[in-house]
Amino acid sequence: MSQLLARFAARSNDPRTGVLDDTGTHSYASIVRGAVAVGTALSAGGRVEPGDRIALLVHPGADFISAFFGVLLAGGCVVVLSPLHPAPETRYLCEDAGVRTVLVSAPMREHGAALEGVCELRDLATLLETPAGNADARALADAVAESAPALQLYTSGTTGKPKGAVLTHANIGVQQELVGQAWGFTERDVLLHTLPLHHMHGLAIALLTALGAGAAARTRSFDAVAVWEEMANATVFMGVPAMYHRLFLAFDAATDEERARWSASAKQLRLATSGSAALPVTLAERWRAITGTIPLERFGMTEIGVGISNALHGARFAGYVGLPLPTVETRIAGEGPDHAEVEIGELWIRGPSVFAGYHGKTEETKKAFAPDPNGGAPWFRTGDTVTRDPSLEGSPFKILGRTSVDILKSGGYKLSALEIEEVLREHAAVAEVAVVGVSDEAWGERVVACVVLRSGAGCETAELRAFARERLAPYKVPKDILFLAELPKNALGKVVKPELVRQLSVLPSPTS
Ligand code: MCA
Ligand code: AMP
Repeated sequence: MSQLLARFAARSNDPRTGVLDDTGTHSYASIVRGAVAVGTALSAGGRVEPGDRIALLVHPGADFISAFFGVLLAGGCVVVLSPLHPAPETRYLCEDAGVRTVLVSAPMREHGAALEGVCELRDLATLLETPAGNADARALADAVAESAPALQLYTSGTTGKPKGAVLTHANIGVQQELVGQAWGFTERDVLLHTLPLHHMHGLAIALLTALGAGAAARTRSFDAVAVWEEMANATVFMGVPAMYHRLFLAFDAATDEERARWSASAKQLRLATSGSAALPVTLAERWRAITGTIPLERFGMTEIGVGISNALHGARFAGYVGLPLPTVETRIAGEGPDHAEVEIGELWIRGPSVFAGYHGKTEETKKAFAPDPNGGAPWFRTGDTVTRDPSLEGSPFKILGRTSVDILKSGGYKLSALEIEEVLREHAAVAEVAVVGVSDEAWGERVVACVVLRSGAGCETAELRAFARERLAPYKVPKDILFLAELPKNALGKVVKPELVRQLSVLPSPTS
């Protein structure tokens, strides 16, 4: 039986607060009731086959959680859509996943129009009101296997379009336990939740961990001043480095009275974590100056959840991500044919939280795993270059960067340079394009497109950005577009991106 669902169903009669969202306070009992109604409505007439992909286009909050668990109770697998995605991206996700049904909440109705004629759109409010008769969350949970797919999350890779990483109930249930225990979550916690829900960090690492422990989650969109103000009512905050950057900008602009109040609120937090991208030591130290301790930094991936984490208690080191969580095995693999263990190399991971594979992509899934040189279970290849520092207590891991120059991280979102290049190349004026990430204080990496125009063609930055914006989520749209006479290439005619990055890094940094 799915432990993820069993934990949720166990709260069927729990009157305590599960979620505080912009509509009010919602008890666990009411959230479970909503999920049972959604599950019952979806299953009516045997319409859900086990593992059917059902998408959510739902605003964050209690209804989202009822919809999420409702799909799972019906035996389906959740695909999360975001209003940040323009129509072509939304359609791609649904087509790739084979989604036939999309649950839409009222604030998202307009965005759902992109899917008319592609999928059946069902109004979430109506489903939440479905009479559930004698249906019981525990009985529905009993019928769902640990090995069943629960969640398909899209992540960018080196092959262009995003891939759907399939996570089973067991993968997520194990994550809930590992992270919940490592970070000491209890029913007394209140998580201040401002992360997007279409990615692993916001959905599983933050929200499902909190709910798995019976904690309450305050869900709201990210706004630096509001986060400072709301910290007073929370015990835990989880963010990406770009959020910490913005928090400090707001702090610097605040009055003395606000700073004193905000510092006190931040200090009383039991835990503040950072992940999804490297937390610059300067940001970690600013948090220490305000609260007395650095944020707890950890390493995660869509495919594995949190794998490596600094400790809740004891030494934390700025610039390091700590040690593997229990059950997570690691190997630092060399490049040679035997992939011998080395001091600096690619991080390989295995354990029960590692995902099942990329949906419909057997070749990509095969490439993502490596056989164990000692004949054991295969390893997931993270694509991150890492090392350990034996001079520090426990020899914590340090993430040195990606093995591929085509994978970028901007504000915690993983982006594929190739996906962005493919879109820009469709523009009639573009002859050649290379997308690179340039180190940036606000975003970690700033997406820059270097474009060679077709001879005689004219095109402005604004036009090309607008073209990209119609086809890509706004956070994938290059911040800068540089028009060059040619791109640096090697003898085989391949663009030498590191050389391009070197050239761009010496240019003055734009301000936005
Ligand atoms: C927004 N913009 C961005 C980004 N976010 N550009 C580049 N990178 C971004 N991340 C664009 C907007 O479209 C807009 O463009 C301009 O920047 C200003 O937007 P603004 O409204 O100020 O931004 P925001 O909506 O407040 O977003 C900032 C944010 C957001 C809150 C930091 O980026 C965010 O939620 N990041 C979290 C991503 C995340 O959850 N990653 C987890 C992946 P324009 O001016 O052109 O309109 S999972 C993962 O990594 C693993 C599992 C792990 O370890 O956690
Ligand atoms: P995603 O595919 O969006 O789940 O992003 C996963 C990637 O985020 C990892 O492979 C790392 O490159 C990066 N990442 C996550 N946490 C950290 C961290 N604490 N420090 C550096 N990189 C990180």
